[in-house]
Amino acid sequence: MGRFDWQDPFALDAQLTDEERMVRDAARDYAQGELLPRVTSAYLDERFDREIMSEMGALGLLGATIPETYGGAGLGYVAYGLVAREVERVDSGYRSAMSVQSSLVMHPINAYGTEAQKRKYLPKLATGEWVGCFGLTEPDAGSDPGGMRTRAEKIDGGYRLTGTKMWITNSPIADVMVVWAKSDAHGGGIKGFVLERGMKGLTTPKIEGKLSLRASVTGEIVMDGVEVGEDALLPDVQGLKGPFGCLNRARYGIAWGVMGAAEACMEASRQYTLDRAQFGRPLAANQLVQLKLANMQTEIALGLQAALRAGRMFDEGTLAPEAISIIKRNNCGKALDIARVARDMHGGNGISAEFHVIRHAINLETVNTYEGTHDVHALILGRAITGIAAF
Ligand code: TGC
Ligand code: FAD
Repeated sequence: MGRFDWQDPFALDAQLTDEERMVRDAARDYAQGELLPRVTSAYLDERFDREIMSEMGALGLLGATIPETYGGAGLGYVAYGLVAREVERVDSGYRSAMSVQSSLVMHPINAYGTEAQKRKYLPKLATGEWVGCFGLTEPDAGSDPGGMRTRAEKIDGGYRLTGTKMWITNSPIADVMVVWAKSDAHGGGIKGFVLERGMKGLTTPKIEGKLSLRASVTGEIVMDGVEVGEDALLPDVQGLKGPFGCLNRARYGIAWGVMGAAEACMEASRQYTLDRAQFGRPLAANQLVQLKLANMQTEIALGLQAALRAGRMFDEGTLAPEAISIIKRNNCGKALDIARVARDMHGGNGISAEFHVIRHAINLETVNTYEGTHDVHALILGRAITGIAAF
């Protein structure tokens, strides 16, 4: 029989390639060395430090799966997931910045763009010289993006875009915006466009007063008759499968990322309850406390193993979107439960920024909602199981 390692019960480490372990270690060193020391102040001040994008770019953490020809790292999806896990071990908002740039901005340009678009945008997005954002959600279209109102009207030599996108990660600091609109010239079908800061009629007001994901900047994309050339259109996709193709990748990365946040909460709770004594013995000596740790460890071990299996299937080309719904939904829900319990196990200290667990718990409320809410993913699975769409 093998020896039990409480931090790695199913020997995940041994299932990785040397290259994947190297990427994981580089991401962990950066996240623990450079992100962790600044996260509390960023969170309290509701601030995203722009230079994080350049730092991640320098380490090859942006567009990890994009081919090297365009400045990406040319890695597989397991490596991408491992990066998400290490970054979110520090903060979900920092992972958000990484996943939006990689899966929601670089991926659509790489998958649906022209050669000229790829050469123009991808290398600068890979280094973090440019920041990108992804506009799908609108004030009146969240879970039902097919109900979007943003319109692209055909004009001489291009399009005129009108509409508002809401809750857009990084929009206030973005140089490049991938937005989705219903296009008259394409029979009212949904098409993607790449917009650039400075275009007339384009503004990106910041959404103030978030109590979750405060180390990430979120805003609107307001398009008041923004005129773009034909070269702004992403030609190679039409319909909701365009944005959903991006969401598949981001949702997959989130399934890994939230397990990093959950691991941070579990390890903090273990140490805290070993160190703190009440009633004359460590908190960790109580059955109720051990039960909580055992539950946390079980969900993390299962969640990571499922994410790894999904990553291998992604690289083989056999992963179905519904399987991504299983891991996005389950891992987010379980990570949120773990963070809430961790907060409780820290007692009064659990509400202090210094102990990190309440920040993870509040962040995970957002992660459970964006990229398809917990319930919407249940409905996607319900449709797959029964053949009946309940939405
Ligand atoms: P439905 O009829 O199901 O599908 C329409 C078309 O899309 C295709 N499709 C997919 N293609 C690829 N991957 C997927 N996962 C796909 N899901 C659907 C489908 O085959 C069909 O294609 P075609 O060729 O027949 O037209 O569409 P519906 O309108 O009924 O969809 C319902 C539902 C619930 C599945 C969907 O609307 C949904 O997933 N809603 C959730 C919305 C969401 O996730 N929004 C995320 C916004 S971005 C974000 O949150 C970023 S946060 C990032 C961060 O900071 O980290
Ligand atoms: P709604 O769709 O109004 O849902 C409200 C509630 O109703 C939820 O509980 C939902 O599960 C439930 N519900 C909805 N439909 C049904 C149904 N048929 N049956 C049962 N229950 C249902 N979007 C982007 O495009 N780009 C981004 O970069 C981005 N970043 C974000 C960053 C943050 C911090 C946040 C909070 C959101 C971000 N989003 C982004 C938007 C996010 O994807 C949406 O908030 C999410 O898809 C849910 O949409 P909604 O907020 O409109 O909620």
